[in-house]
Amino acid sequence: MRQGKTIALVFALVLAFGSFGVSAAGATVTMRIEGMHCGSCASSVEKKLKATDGVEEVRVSFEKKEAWIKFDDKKITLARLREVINSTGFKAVGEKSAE
Ligand SMILES: [Cu+2]
Repeated sequence: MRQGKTIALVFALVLAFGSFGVSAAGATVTMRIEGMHCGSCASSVEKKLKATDGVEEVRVSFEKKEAWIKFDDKKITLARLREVINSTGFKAVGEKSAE
């Protein structure tokens, strides 16, 4: 009887956790970008990303040579984000971190 309750509790926790994971909106990534040489390079990359469907928030740093992007992973992939960056004339050289 007691064991049954414990199993039910664990099951409820798993369900709660599972649905939390599913409803958590958006993923973030930090992309390394080569070729930017001033702040306006960074802002042109930022503008292009902001105008891309599925991208929710963008911060591009010329100093750090990277872009922090919050995106909806159901609408856009990392590969597509890289393509958008490359289409500005700079080069996405990989992800520093992704979650
Ligand atoms: Cu520039």
